[in-house]
Amino acid sequence: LTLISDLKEAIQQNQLLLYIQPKVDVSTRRALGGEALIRWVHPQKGMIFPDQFIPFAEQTGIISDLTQWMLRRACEALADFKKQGLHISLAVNLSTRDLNNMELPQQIADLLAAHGLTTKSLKLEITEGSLMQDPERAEIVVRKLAAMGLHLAIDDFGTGYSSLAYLRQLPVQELKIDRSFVMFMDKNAGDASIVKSTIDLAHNLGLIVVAEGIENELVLNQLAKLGCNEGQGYFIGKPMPEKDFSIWLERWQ
Ligand code: G
Ligand code: G
Ligand code: MN
Ligand code: NA
Repeated sequence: LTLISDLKEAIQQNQLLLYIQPKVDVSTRRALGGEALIRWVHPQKGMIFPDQFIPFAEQTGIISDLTQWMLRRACEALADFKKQGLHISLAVNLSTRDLNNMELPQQIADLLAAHGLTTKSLKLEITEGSLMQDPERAEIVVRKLAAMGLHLAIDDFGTGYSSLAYLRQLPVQELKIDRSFVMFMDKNAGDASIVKSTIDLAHNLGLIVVAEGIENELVLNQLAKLGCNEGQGYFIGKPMPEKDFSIWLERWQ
């Protein structure tokens, strides 16, 4: 397989794109920002989605370069938005290796400073799985990031195996409910009660709750009734290039 050299080339030759999926306040529907998602436009194969190369990048260690690329692009976009007077945040996904990289907090501090940004504008999403690989090491990195004032979210919540006891002691501010529980909650009572319980649990722990996979207005209204704080999904907006996201921001509401 040539994917490794292809990926290295992808970084050098600007084949990677920043896509942004909008995130809104569930009760007011106000736009809050978005999640940064990577896309790879391969010269022969066309658009490649992260599911097809992130796991591989993780195995080979190239993920560190991809994360650096993404953090830089997200900071550039945030600096652009700030120039336009838009005070919104972007969330970047971290993977297992990133959470074992003791240099990451300093690298992020340098990037924020270089782009004139405060830690308030950048959020970081971590999965239960990425924490559990080497929990002690990950916890050190997570604590450093939190001490810098960065907002941390547990992504895909409900699909992993981490214990609540472990999550409870981590300095995270947000739980993102996995879209598999949200997508059909208007039709499936079991899903709806999982979502309700997760929202209550998160609030009891003092956490903000974000629902992913909102595909219709019924689900958005249901989530508002349950007190869910924030949401994202195809009903609100699909992942889109930065320019389209600016247009989305103008048109939303
Ligand atoms: O963009 P899409 O909806 O296809 O994303 C699929 C998965 O890939 C999601 O789980 C998302 O968290 C992950 N992903 C997307 N962009 C990045 C990235 O820049 N870094 C990491 N580590 N994961 C990403
Ligand atoms: O980080 P995470 O795994 O949550 O990445 C979000 C992924 O979910 C992206 O691949 C994105 O394309 C996908 N996604 C976002 N919103 C929706 C939605 O409303 N429905 C479905 N089916 N997928 C979604
Ligand atoms: Mn995510
Ligand atoms: Na998710």
